Amino acid sequence: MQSFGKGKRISAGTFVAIVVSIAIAVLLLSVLRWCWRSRKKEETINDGNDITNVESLQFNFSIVIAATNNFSDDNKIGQGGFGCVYKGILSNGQEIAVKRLSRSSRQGAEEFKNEAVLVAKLQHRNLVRLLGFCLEGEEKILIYEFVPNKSLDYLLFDPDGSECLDWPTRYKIIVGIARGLLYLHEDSQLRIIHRDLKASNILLDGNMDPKISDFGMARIFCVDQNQANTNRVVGTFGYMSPEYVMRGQFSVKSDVYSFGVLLLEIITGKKNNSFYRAESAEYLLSFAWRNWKEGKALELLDPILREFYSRDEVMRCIHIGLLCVQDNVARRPTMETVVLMLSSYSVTLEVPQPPAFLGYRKMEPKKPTREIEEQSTESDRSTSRSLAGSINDVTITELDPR
Ligand SMILES: *[C@@H]1O[C@H](CO)[C@@H](O)[C@H](O)[C@H]1NC(C)=O
Ligand SMILES: *[C@@H]1O[C@H](CO)[C@@H](O)[C@H](O)[C@H]1NC(C)=O
Ligand SMILES: *[C@@H]1O[C@H](CO)[C@@H](O)[C@H](O)[C@H]1NC(C)=O
Ligand SMILES: CC(=O)N[C@H]1CO[C@H](CO)[C@@H](O)[C@@H]1O
Repeated sequence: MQSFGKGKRISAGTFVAIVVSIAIAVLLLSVLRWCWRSRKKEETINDGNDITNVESLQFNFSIVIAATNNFSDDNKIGQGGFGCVYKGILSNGQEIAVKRLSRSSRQGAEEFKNEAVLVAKLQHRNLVRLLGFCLEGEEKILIYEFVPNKSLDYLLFDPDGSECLDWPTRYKIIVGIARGLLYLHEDSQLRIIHRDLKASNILLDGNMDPKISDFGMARIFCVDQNQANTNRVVGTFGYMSPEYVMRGQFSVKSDVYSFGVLLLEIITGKKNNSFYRAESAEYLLSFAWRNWKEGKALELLDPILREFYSRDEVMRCIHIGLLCVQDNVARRPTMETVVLMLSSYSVTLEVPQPPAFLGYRKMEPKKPTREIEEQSTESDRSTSRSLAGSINDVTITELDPR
């Protein structure tokens, strides 16, 4: 009797244990599967429902006029070299950002459409999404998703703004930019070199997730090749790699350089794009390099962060930043390697070589600083064509036909 009862109790216990472990196993499996799926989804967003036809992307001009209050100054949210940007609200309540390209673009309507359709296909959570375009007479307009928070420079270089950029947020922003750039370089069907990556081209959404803007502009905003200044460099001083500034050569590695500068800016909270003007021009990179060499890398960190940061993450980011701004183009990592280095601590990092600031000021830029800061956009057609083609580490396109 007693032993029977005991046996029954044991088997009941075993039974419960089995049921519980099966339940746990099933739960674990479904969680794993869900993770795998959402990851997969993230990698191949919208591959299934291809929205490539021109009609679905073309907005009626009257809709754009209505959304932006006829491009009223009140709706204006930015002004770049490519034209003004307006905030708009569609009749269904959706917020949009409307970029009205300046008229100096002589690109034909068909070509503009084709390029816009191609760029609209680039979809990644860390890229500002192009929703469509509008053509009306001379007007060429691009319509983007509206990203609620301001651009990164606004927060980073403003004492009040940088308060809301704690270390986890900054780290998330760094990783997000790296992923977005990797997608442009490697994962999208078009291989795009951004050419003007900088803090003001990083927009932040409501979750403070970064979204890269202004990519693909070399394709969309094509200027007549017969215009005088086809050798002007597109980009912003301070972020442009030396080989790009001096010789007009660009490759994915010039984007990597800009990423390195941006990364160091995010860590230090210091802007420095005054490479040619100020006496202290080489400030950011030499400051970073000097402190790194002296084993005081943590001094780079924005003092506003005080003690609230992960030492390992900060050190690794600084290390990666220095690898990206190395003078030797071949030694700079690809974005694929950068993303890998950020996500896995088992990847050992090389010792960085000096960055590209040395001897920088001895040479003259080929055009006055101001022109380039205004994001001059002239580039020739064949150049932007070759962007789409065989870009890899070694392909370097000569911009300067002189
Ligand atoms: C654009 O809107 C106007 C006015 O509402 C309309 O007459 C025209 O047919 C529309 N064009 C297209 C292409 O939908
Ligand atoms: C929009 O503004 C332009 C000039 O600023 C004007 O010519 C045009 O009539 C306006 N359109 C509408 C629909 O108000
Ligand atoms: C940015 O987003 C955060 C989080 O949603 C929010 O608290 C903050 O007010 C936003 N900042 C701006 C400038 O919109
Ligand atoms: C815009 C900006 O922050 N520029 C800085 C560049 O570096 C010098 C060096 O000390 C700083 O004084 C500037 O403020």
